[in-house]
Amino acid sequence: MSYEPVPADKFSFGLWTVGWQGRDPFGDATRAPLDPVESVHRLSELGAYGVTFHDDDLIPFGAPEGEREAHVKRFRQALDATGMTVPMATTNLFTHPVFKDGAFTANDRDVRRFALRKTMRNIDLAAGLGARTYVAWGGREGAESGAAKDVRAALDRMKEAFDLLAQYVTEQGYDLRFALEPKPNEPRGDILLPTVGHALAFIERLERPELFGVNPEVGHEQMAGLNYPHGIAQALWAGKLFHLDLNGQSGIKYDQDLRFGAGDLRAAFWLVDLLESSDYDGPRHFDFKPPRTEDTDGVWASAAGCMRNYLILRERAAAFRADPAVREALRASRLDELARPTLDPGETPGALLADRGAYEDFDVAAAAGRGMAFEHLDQLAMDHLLGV
Ligand SMILES: [Mn+2]
Repeated sequence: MSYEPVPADKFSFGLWTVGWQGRDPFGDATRAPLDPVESVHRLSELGAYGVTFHDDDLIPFGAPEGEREAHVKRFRQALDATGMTVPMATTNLFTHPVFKDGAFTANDRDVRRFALRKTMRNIDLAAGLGARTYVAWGGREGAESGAAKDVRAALDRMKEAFDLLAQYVTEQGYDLRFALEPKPNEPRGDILLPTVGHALAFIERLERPELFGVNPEVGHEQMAGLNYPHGIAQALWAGKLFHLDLNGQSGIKYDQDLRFGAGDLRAAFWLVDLLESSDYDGPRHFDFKPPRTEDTDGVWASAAGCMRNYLILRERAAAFRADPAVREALRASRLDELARPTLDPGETPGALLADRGAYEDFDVAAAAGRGMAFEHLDQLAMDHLLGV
């Protein structure tokens, strides 16, 4: 195996990932700005098929109309020259100080109206560039103290915003769906819709829930101590996995945005195993940050590593599933039995009550004594992951 990515692998990168200059809360930028046009060319050469962007990644905040058109024109030319696509776009509603108390849920009404206009403007651009998914990460939608945010009122405003945006997309006839991106904290002390589960529940309260899914990020779920593959599995189960952000995270700490495969490698293995056996056919999108220790060569090495690790894990997961010893171990652990409904077709509560084998004659001690054989199964997975 060469692990050389090709466009059919559907790898995509945010312009803000390779373009991150390494500015963090404690230190200045360590790298020069990167021209989005160069990023498109370099990512294409590395084997990616798509790029994604926040409005401000492409067009500096507040740029006059003429300047805006020039930025978009250069970007379009780079896409045309390389055949790269724009599968997703999103809005920066967190960098400018005007968004210090949030955007769609800012206490200031005029800030909320400005945020909606900024988003609608970039939705027009995204649709024009062929994007099918519009991500919404509410990084500043939250609070550091209790009375500062009436959470129920803020959720009303959040719903109002997404209902309006869904109405706009529908009226414009855009083939565009929204993917909400949960995160528990950072930059706010606590952020609204902190996990995949919160976002899935919120979506069902919207006027057009069919236009909304989730965009779960590896590190964001792991920052909350959660099992990312489990969150992805529930999103798939709900038909709501519209997009995802792949990166690496080592436990409950600040948002590390390591390259995919760095961080929790076992979770990465189970994620790829899950994704590749699912009907998800969207982008494998990387939202990572090349560490600020890296120069520009290190940036491209980091980006290439994201894709290489995905391809290695894809190969290892396929080998795991194809191994006859694994199939036998799965049977021994009775995964086939889990897939079988607990009740017979048409079985009623009364019929279950009448089944003495289910209760009165059930051998509880024998059932309690049965081993599940999970350790053998998991060791087979470890052997495949480690290439043994
Ligand atoms: Mn992150």
